[in-house]
Amino acid sequence: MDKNFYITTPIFYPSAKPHMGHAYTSIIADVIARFKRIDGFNVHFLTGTDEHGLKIQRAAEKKNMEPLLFCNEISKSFRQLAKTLNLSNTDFIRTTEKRHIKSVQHLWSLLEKNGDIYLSKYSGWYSVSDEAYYSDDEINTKDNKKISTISGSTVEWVEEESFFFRLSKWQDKLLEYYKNNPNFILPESRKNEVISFVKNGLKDLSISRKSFSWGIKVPNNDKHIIYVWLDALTNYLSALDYPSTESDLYKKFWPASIHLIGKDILRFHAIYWPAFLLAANIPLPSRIYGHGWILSGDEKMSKSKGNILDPLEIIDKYGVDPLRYYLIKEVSFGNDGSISKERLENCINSDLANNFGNLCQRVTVFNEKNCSSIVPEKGDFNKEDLQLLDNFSNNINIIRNEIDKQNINFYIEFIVNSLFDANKYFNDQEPWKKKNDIKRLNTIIFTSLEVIRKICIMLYPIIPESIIKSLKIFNLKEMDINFSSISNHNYLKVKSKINKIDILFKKIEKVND
Ligand code: ME8
Repeated sequence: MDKNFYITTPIFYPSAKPHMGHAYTSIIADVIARFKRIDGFNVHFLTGTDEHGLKIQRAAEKKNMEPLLFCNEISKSFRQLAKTLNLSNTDFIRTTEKRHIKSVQHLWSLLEKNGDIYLSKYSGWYSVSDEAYYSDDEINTKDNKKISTISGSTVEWVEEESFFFRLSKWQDKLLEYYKNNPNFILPESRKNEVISFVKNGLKDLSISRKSFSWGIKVPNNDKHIIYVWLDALTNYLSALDYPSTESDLYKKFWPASIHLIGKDILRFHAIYWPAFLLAANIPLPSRIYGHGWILSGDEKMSKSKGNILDPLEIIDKYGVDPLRYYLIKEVSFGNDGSISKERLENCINSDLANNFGNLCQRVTVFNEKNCSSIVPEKGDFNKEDLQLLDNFSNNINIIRNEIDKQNINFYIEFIVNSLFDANKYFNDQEPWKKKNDIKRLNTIIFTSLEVIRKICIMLYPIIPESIIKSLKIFNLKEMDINFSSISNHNYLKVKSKINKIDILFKKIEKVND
């Protein structure tokens, strides 16, 4: 059976340059993509930019630019961020591309043909910042301004002719779907929020706008443009050559394995998107995961609040792998979390430089001095050796299952513990005191090298660039990294060369105030 895995990030608004929140989702998606890839899956990993709608039109107007030229520029900085973060994405989609426009118009026609679209008039509240409609009971007044109680963003009154999608018709089908597919929305708490929202009753959804022009035209009615969320969500299909459902990409990768998103856009992904797909008779994705927010103080970090942290500045100062490691380890996945330079520096000093970097240095330097820089001929493994080595084979299936539930916290905890165990083993075994028992000394070094190799496999999805450097110890390459070899305790060939490597992570000097 083909093992195919399709993971997506949201497509981001290029209304301003990317910030740490965008970097966060992208890094988590990359960690999962790389994990699946070294577990033997064909992975399709999609990210991109969401370029239509009033929000973008107004942002372009502010700069006195044509929307497309404006998007061309900012979309580039998202593409560049993907490179800087070392994402292994296999595609980058822009909603202004032809392949996407064709796909959205096809989906619209299908919904229309199936009787799910009708023409009427919308009057109600709209948030340009969220590109979302809100009902009266979701509106408050603050400083004489109307704001959404859901997102805190300002709303404006809209009254215009609009096409509607019969969302109300799908309410029971959606509830049935959530019930029959209990892991469709994760984490659990978010699923419950969605279910109670749907149970409260769904109103039909306005899916076209007439009062501005920056968007995809409704087929056969060029006075209306398609609601930007119907446009944007369809990107997940457009990237697989939809509407050509016979294409290789579509056949291999649809339905998507996971749409990874922030909790801010859960309603769109967990209610509207599955309803559109049900109405169009297209299979639903397997998982919608809504992670927490990166906060700035107590607030969500966001462009509109102007409280953003630039990932490029952090990467410039500390490097990309430390940022990746930090976000995985220190932000409890699923919950909100904040960025602290102090905790980032602690991660670098204690986890990366000490527990990982130092272990590689100590073992390879010892190997050079005592085993002539080759993998030594070992004796039998004793209980301690096996306990350390078996830990990986005993846990790999558990970790696979946890990753399939996006339990990133379990995965990083396993790694942190393995690093602790490996260092403890080397200290407790005291190979420097075994110079009279070369067989035992060799076995300790062999075990330590083998454990470093296993830890490298485990860490690769999180800090890929550093792991590729570490693998030079064994003359291994990126393509040699796979989970299928993690249970093999005799992977390293006796007498093959062991190399010393440069320092992987420089410790950060802490200046006391
Ligand atoms: O909503 N913490 O785009 P967007 C964590 N174009 N993640 C954050 C974050 C934060 N403070 N801020 C943003 C859109 N994100 C639409 C999506 S998808 C079909 C269309 C991340 O630029 C998180 O993934 O506002 C969030 O859901 C997404 O960026 C919103 O990005």
